[in-house]
Amino acid sequence: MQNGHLDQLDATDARTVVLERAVLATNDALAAVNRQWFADRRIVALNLVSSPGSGKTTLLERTIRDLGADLPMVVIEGDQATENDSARIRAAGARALQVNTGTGCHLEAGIIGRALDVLAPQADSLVIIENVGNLVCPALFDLGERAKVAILSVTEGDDKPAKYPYMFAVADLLVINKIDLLPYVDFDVKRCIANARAVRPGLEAIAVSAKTGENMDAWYSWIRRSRVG
Ligand SMILES: Nc1nc2c(ncn2[C@@H]2O[C@H](COP(=O)(O)OP(=O)(O)OP(=O)(O)O)[C@@H](O)[C@H]2O)c(=O)[nH]1
Ligand SMILES: [Mg+2]
Repeated sequence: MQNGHLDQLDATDARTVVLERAVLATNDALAAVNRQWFADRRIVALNLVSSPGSGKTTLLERTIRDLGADLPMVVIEGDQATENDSARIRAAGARALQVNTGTGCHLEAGIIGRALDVLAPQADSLVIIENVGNLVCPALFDLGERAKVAILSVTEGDDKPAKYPYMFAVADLLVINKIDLLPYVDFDVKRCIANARAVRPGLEAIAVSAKTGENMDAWYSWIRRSRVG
């Protein structure tokens, strides 16, 4: 079945569509509760989305080490399994809560609400949500965040914004990571940004290496601006 051909649905497909709409409506209502909760405390929440291994946790580890002393932040880690990432975040110096989604492929707003009850972030702080590594499903689920940050590493190919357009269409920032590897891969940064802007006109883009620290200041400036906006 092609997208948009709802008239070709059989009864089972139609029930699936109705159920999906109900799930998303429930999620949107809980996301609105989270958004108000953040606003009441002047907390900025960022939702980091990407395919597995783009370097989300590495980016956060360096961010915590570089900014953590001035900017209080807590991290909600979403993974299907293991406590690996929350352990890395704590070792970098921030409080973290690990959420294991099991067979689930994304975080939902209700889960974030319960994680906030546990973490109790302070007013005027930053809450960073590292979503489950997946370029598809997390695009559909609003968590109540101020911004979605899509991270794409140069080993993944500069065509990914064209092939997975829904994620980049809802992103507020594109971070291209692992630029230290550019000499070894066929990845055109300008073409990648053009592909992303074809689905999200005007999308802001920053190219960094979370490993070497190259251009991380641009990411830090964006974080500071997001707290004012
Ligand atoms: N060369 C290079 N490697 C990087 C960079 N950032 C991350 N890596 C490596 O990429 C691998 C994956 O990094 P992670 O930070 O675990 O990626 P992730 O997006 O958090 O992964 P998931 O949580 O599993 O989706 C690790 O081996 C990192 O050391 C970078 O800027 N340059
Ligand atoms: Mg990670």
